[in-house]
Amino acid sequence: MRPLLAPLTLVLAAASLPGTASAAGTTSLTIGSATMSGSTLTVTGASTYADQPFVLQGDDPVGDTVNGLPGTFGQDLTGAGIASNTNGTISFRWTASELPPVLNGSPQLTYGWTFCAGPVEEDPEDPQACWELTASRMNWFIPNPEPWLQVWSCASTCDGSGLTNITGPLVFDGATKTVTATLSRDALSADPGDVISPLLGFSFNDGALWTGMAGWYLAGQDFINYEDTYTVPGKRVSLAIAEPGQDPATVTYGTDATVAQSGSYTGSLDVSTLAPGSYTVYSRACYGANNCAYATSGVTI
Ligand SMILES: [Ca+2]
Ligand SMILES: [Ca+2]
Repeated sequence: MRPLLAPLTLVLAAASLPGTASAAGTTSLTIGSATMSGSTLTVTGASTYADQPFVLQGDDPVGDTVNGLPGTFGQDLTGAGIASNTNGTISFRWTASELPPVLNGSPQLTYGWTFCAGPVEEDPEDPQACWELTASRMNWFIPNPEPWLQVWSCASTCDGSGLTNITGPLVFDGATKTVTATLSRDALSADPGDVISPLLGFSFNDGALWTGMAGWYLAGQDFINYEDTYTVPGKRVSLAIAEPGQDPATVTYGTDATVAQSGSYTGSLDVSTLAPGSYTVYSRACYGANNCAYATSGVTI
């Protein structure tokens, strides 16, 4: 992490960016057809996907700031979460016991987050990409209550990094006491199926109070204890055939369908081992594990 000041140009660029992505409907699913041919059952249908709800990456106690001060300036983190959006963006959210007041520059409280994104299995062809986010709505040098977000490219330990031109909307929500940065998933090289491994979440404070002097920096006002990695979801439909009347949420889905950009899907189930009789086709659409819909259809083998 670094005691970084947002350059004026970046501040202005961030201020002119569009707002956050709006939620995209609900995740839903239909089965259009289930057709036998030989020992193959071909299932088609349609699916739509909602933006994923935030997935908690870690929580943090209230009142544990490094210097023991109350979280008046927004430095007392309480948690962090990630959510993927169907428009191809990914949102990173800090929560704090209080948000920083907007005092036109002082103290500058900045939120940071370092993480790496890459395949589950290390792949020399597709190496991990590591990043550091810094987010604030204050600035030392000019009165500026507008939020600004910087994305730094870094090595696997994030102990040296360079500023990129990647940025996106940053929203401070006083009602929920959240700070949410939304970025292009592609820009972060976070592909569906990749895992985001958090390194550190932190708040830091550049100059506890404005004195007109550059230079005093209190490192790490608070840190988040991460508990989980995050898997970047894709639009996914999975199929199963089983006895009728089962809970669709607990059926074992062993076959993935092919999902088109439009949400229409088609998939094939091998039914060669099933005795003739009445069965149910179970279909599940998910955009993230906590964001699924189910459909069923009776079928006779
Ligand atoms: Ca805390
Ligand atoms: Ca902490």
